[in-house]
Amino acid sequence: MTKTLHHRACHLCEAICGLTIETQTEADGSTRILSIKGDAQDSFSRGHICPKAVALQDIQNDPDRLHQPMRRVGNEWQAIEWDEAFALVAERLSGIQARHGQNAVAVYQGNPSVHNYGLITHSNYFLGQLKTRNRYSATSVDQLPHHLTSHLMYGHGLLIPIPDIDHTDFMLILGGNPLASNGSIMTVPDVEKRLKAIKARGGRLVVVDPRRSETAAIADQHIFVRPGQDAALLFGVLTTLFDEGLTRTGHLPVEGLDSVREAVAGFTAEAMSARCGVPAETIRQLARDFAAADKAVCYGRMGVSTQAFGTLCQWLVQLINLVTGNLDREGGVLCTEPAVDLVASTSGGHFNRWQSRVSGLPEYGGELPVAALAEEMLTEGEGQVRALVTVAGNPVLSTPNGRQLEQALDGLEFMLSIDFYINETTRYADLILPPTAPLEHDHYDTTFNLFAVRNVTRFNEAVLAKPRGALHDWEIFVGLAKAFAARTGAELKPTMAPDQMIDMGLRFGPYGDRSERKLTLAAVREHPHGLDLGALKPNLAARLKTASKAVEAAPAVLLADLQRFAAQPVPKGDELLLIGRRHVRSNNSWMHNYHRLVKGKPRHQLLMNPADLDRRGLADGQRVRVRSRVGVIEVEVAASDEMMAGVVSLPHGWGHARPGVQMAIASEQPGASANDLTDERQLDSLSGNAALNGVPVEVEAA
Ligand SMILES: Nc1nc2c(c(=O)[nH]1)N[C@H]1C(S)=C(S)[C@@H](COP(=O)(O)OP(=O)(O)OC[C@H]3O[C@@H](n4cnc5c(=O)[nH]c(N)nc54)[C@H](O)[C@@H]3O)O[C@H]1N2
Ligand SMILES: Nc1nc2c(c(=O)[nH]1)N[C@H]1C(S)=C(S)[C@@H](COP(=O)(O)OP(=O)(O)OC[C@H]3O[C@@H](n4cnc5c(=O)[nH]c(N)nc54)[C@H](O)[C@@H]3O)O[C@H]1N2
Ligand code: SF4
Ligand SMILES: [Mo]
Repeated sequence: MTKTLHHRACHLCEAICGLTIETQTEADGSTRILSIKGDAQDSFSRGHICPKAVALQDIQNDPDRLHQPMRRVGNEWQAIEWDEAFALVAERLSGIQARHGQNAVAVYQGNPSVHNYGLITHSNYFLGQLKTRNRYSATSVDQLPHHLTSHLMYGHGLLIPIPDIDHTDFMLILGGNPLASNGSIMTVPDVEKRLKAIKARGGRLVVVDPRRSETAAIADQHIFVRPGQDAALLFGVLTTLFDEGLTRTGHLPVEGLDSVREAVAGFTAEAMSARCGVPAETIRQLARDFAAADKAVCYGRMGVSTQAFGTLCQWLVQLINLVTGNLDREGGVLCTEPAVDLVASTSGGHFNRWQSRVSGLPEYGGELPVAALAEEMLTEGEGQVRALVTVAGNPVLSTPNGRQLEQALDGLEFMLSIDFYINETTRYADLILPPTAPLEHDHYDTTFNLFAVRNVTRFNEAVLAKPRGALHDWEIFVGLAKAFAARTGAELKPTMAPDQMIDMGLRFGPYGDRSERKLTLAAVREHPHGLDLGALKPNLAARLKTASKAVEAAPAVLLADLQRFAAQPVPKGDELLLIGRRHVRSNNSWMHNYHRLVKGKPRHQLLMNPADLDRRGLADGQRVRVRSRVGVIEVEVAASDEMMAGVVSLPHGWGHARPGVQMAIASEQPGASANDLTDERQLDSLSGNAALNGVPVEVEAA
């Protein structure tokens, strides 16, 4: 019997907290987890941890987790061998493509695809061979407007300026609730302490949100905004900065600022107030306070990207930082210089080179908006989607109008899911291929080091051995790629293991062979608590990838979108609008099967302002029916003065009471799915991102 201490980061969310995990190996060779704690020696996370990391052991031990390929035979699932499974996929997908064309096979990649490096390095080894234009991912129900804005303004979709939270004097947060999410496109372990530190050094925190969120509750100022109308508020702030001479010149080369100034001139705080429900004087004062701060950050996240003007919002966020001199400035927003630098090593991406077949939605970076996935399956004609591969995703619970997607999945000729659960989506699959669990594989974070508030790097060793007969995600893709190439006669280039690719990435990176540090994988491995590479520094001028080598302040497609914004009717204000929320004990749709996280009072009620309840003769705790254009759900309502009047809030990722879902604990507390209400036609039509927030609903007694 031996006890071992392991140090690695948790990669369940974007905060990448350092963990100390104690295991015990028995005489029979089996190993179990004794404890999971925050790693106080991690210089980045400084011991911070949240309840999800402790649940890593529950994922490991979950009796519902799959360990072998599962093939559907009628309504039964049968375990089969890996080689048989790979051959089956190759036969079915190649056959469908031969009969109906390459685009007849669609792919959906979910959120853990960027939290597990084997999926980043190897999914395209197989998926690339499919050569389909029907590629989809969770990006278009999330951060697509961030990528598109950076692509247009800075020349690369991953060149996203990050709040310098540790050095700022003023932080304005719109549509983000880092106290629940632990930060997003801002990798910042222990965010609460860092936000409170802004206040402690005499700075200010302002939160704009239709709900007084956990983050709003610790802010100096909270501004209620009508859902989906942040662009109006941000226009009001920007025009105030221009009108009142509150701008400051920065050091960056900039093109097009005069065009911006001219184009937005009419969108004054006074003109915008009725749209966003914020008094003009509050908007103007916000602009003045922001400009008066020596160093300030404007940051907008989920709540402002997944709405009808999500890309305009992200553009305005960039512009406000730019014109106040806070772009690429310490204490403002800064770009990282990560050890594996995907900005330097990849091209800037492309937008709208092709469109979806049915609705003509634009591609971004080779992917189409997922709101179009169901209609591409349901609409007959040449190019109709007849098969689907899902990878680490649960689009039935995560994408708009989930019920319509279910109907579409039911009609597919073949569906493959790479996942370790039989859940709301994978229950439609013909074959499920389960990878190893999080602690059974190693990991290097190429995504969240890119978005971190400091330059950091670490290699995460596997804590538990790979069980006999199990495969890592990347090995599954290698197996699929080989079988598919063998079947179609395609040539397959050799590949290498993910850690070897990271070694190359490190050597070619800014701290690699050509630098003094000479960072290699072996060198990073010597720092199990992570390696700090220093604070973020101004670097954007050198990193810009625009053709002009300047910041493009006025991209044509954004200026054109102003007309769509201006043409929108002023909201009547008598509608009830649905928004989403997150909770620290939950992780999108897939961590509800662990007693440790779901115990206690339910956290999936509909929150509603007491005045809105009264008006409908409803009472706190009652069951209500919530209806939208696309569907209806039943859920318990909770009176909450956190909610702005006219707004209700429901977390997504629930709705586990569906036949065939094999997740015992989740099924006991199923909740209802917010995406049975969200509308696949409600989009930020510029980017195609789903407008999951601001969905008109009606609520009545059930
Ligand atoms: N209404 C509403 N809808 C939303 C949102 C919202 O705020 N409101 N948020 C949106 C956002 S931001 C996102 S990112 C999406 C998320 O949407 P998805 O990515 O579609 O869903 P997840 O719930 O993250 O599902 C992850 C799946 O991956 C599996 N999984 C976990 N780890 C691994 C792994 O290592 N390998 C493999 N192969 N599988 C794994 C899990 O079992 C689960 O089935 O939801 C979006 N949907
Ligand atoms: N615990 C936990 N952590 C997570 C996740 C999780 O599911 N659980 N998911 C991870 C993922 S995939 C992501 S993308 C990140 C997201 O991280 P965040 O962007 O911080 O997401 P949320 O916590 O959903 O916060 C969104 C906020 O926007 C508000 N909001 C809704 N509509 C509007 C609007 O129209 N205008 C404004 N101004 N605000 C609005 C909501 O009330 C909410 O407070 O979190 C990640 N971290
Ligand atoms: S905040 Fe929680 S889930 Fe996110 S990385 Fe840290 S411990 Fe993991
Ligand atoms: Mo996300």
